[in-house]
Amino acid sequence: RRTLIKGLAVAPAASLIGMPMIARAAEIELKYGNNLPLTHPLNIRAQQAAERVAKETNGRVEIKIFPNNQLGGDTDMLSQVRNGGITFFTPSALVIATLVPVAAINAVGFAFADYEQVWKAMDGPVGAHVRAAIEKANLYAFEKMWDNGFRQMTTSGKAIEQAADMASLKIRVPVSPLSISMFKALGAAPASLQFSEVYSALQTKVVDAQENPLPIIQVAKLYEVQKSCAVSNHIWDGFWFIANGRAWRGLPPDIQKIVASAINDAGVAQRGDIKSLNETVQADLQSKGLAFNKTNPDSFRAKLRDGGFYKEWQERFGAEAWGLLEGAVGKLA
Ligand code: TF8
Repeated sequence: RRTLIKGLAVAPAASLIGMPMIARAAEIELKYGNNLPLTHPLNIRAQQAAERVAKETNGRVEIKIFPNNQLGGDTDMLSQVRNGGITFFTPSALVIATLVPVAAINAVGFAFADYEQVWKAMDGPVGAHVRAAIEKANLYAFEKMWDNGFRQMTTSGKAIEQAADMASLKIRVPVSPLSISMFKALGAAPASLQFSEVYSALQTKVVDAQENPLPIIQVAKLYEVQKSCAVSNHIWDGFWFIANGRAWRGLPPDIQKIVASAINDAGVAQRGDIKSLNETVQADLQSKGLAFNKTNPDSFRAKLRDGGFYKEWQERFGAEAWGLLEGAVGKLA
C-alpha cells in the first residue's frame, strides 16, 4: 500500500519553484497491462472503466493502461501481477491456467454450444469454482469474465474442413497445456508461443496456422499472413480480469467497491461488443482477403474422444470441476 500512495505535495512544490501548475497527481495509481491493441473492445471498455473510477473517486484513483504487450508478453505480465509490479492484468483463461490449471476448463474442446451456455456456466458454478482457485494463488479475480470469443483456425495452406486436414499441421497455440494436448489429439503438430510472437511466427513461416477468435484475427491483422479460416468454434475463450491480491486487499473498501462495479459493468458491456462484432467481422476479414469455410464438429469431436482427450482432462481437472462443466453443457466424454 505504501508504494501506491504518492506525495500530495508535488504540485504545490513544483509551482513554488516556477514550474507550470499541473493537475494534482492521483493518490493511488493502479497499473493495468494487457496484450491487445487499443482498438479491441477489451481496451475500449477498460478505458471507460478507468474514466468512471477517476470520476467516482474524484481523481483519487487512476487506472493507467499499458496495452499491446508494452510491458512484455503474457507470461511476463502474469509474473508482474503476481509480484505487484502491476495491479491488473487480463489473461485469457488459457494463459492464467499455467498458474491455476483449472482455469482452462472453459477451453475444453467443443464444450460450449453457444453463448447462453457460456454465461450460464461462467457467471454461475463453473466461474465460481475457477475464481476460488485463482484466489488461492493470491490473486483477486473480478466476478465477471470478459469475452475473447469462440476460437477459429486459420492457415496459410490448404483449408481445414475436417479433422483429417489437421494431420501434422504446424499450428501455433497459446502457452497452454490444454491447447497442446488438444491439438496433438487432433493429429496436428502444435507449438506454444506467446501471443506477442504470433504475427511474426506466421510471417516467417515458423508455423503455418494459428487459432484465435475473429476479433483478434482482425485487430492483430493476422489476415495479412494467413489465407483461410475454418469456422470451427473449437474453444470458447474469455479473459479473467485479475488483480494482485495484496494490492487489492490494501485498497480502502469504498474504493474497492467503485473499482469492482466499474470493471464488472465494463466487462458485461464488452461481452455485448464482441457479440455485435461477431456479426460483422467475417465480412470485413473476407474483404481483406481471408477465405472462410464452415466445419462440421463431428470428426473433430470423435478424434478427441477416441484419442482419450476428454478422459485425460476430466482426470486433470478433477471430478468436481468436470461435474460442474458437464452440468452446464451436458455429457462430454
Ligand atoms: C492467445 C490468447 C489470445 C488472447 C488475446 C490476444 O492466443 O489466448 O487469444 O490472449 O488477448 O495467446
